[in-house]
Amino acid sequence: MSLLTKTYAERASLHANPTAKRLLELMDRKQTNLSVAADVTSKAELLRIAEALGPYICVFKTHIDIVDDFDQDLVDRLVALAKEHDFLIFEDRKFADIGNTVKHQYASGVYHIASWSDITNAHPLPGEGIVKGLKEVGLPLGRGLLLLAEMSSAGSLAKGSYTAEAVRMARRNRDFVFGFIGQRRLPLHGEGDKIDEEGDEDYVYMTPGVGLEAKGDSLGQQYRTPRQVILESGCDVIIVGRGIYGGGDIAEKARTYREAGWAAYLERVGSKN
Ligand code: S5P
Repeated sequence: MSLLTKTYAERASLHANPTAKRLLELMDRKQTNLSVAADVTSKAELLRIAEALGPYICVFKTHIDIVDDFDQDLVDRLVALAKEHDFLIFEDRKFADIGNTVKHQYASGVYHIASWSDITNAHPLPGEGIVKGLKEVGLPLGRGLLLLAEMSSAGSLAKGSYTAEAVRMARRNRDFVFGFIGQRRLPLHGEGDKIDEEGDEDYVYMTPGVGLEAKGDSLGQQYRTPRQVILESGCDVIIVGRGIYGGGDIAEKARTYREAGWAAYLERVGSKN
């Protein structure tokens, strides 16, 4: 059976990484493939969004370094909200340095990302050492990594052979890398790659650049609809930022995106849920 028509729950057992399993199981249980990108600069606002949207999301995505009044209490409260509302935390750190440096950036410094963030992500740009360095820190904690195989912004250089190499890097590190940030489900079999006869080598695709109203912004962001992302491009999680927190009733907006994302998923799997 094609991975595209498997349910999230069916795909959970295909993953060795504990964060991947938890994510797919919770998406199924909560019936949501919505992740909110809370790009706000105050602790109170970040917590307000997490509290209000917790019931509707599978993943709460942060850029913790933009919060002016960051402190350990913010992290403690986010983790408590994640438990209460059953969602995972994804610090969108986009690591991009050599293995030895990212190891410290992930474990130490002001933010101690690995201690509270279930998921983080990295650019494959520096080569496989970046994955190995992050893995040394993250794997013992049961964390999972996404590689940025493509980006949503206009003129992105992450395409062609760069994207294909990102897939190969993930395939060699499946214990830790459980998926991609990308715009579409990617072919696994570049030339010379081992063919996966079982057809059960699964990756989770989390996709930003999602909006029901705007088509983009003035800085190169490009939006597609939940249906385009989940049904037409075969991705798994829609990441929505300003489309939700950019004005109006954020809970109402989150419900709208959640419904659109889930309807597209049900259509894809043939309404087995
Ligand atoms: O290619 C990408 C990758 C990411 S992680 N394009 C993106 O926009 N993102 C992130 O998704 C970006 O950092 C931001 O946090 C979010 C999109 O926010 P929005 O307000 O445009 O929906």
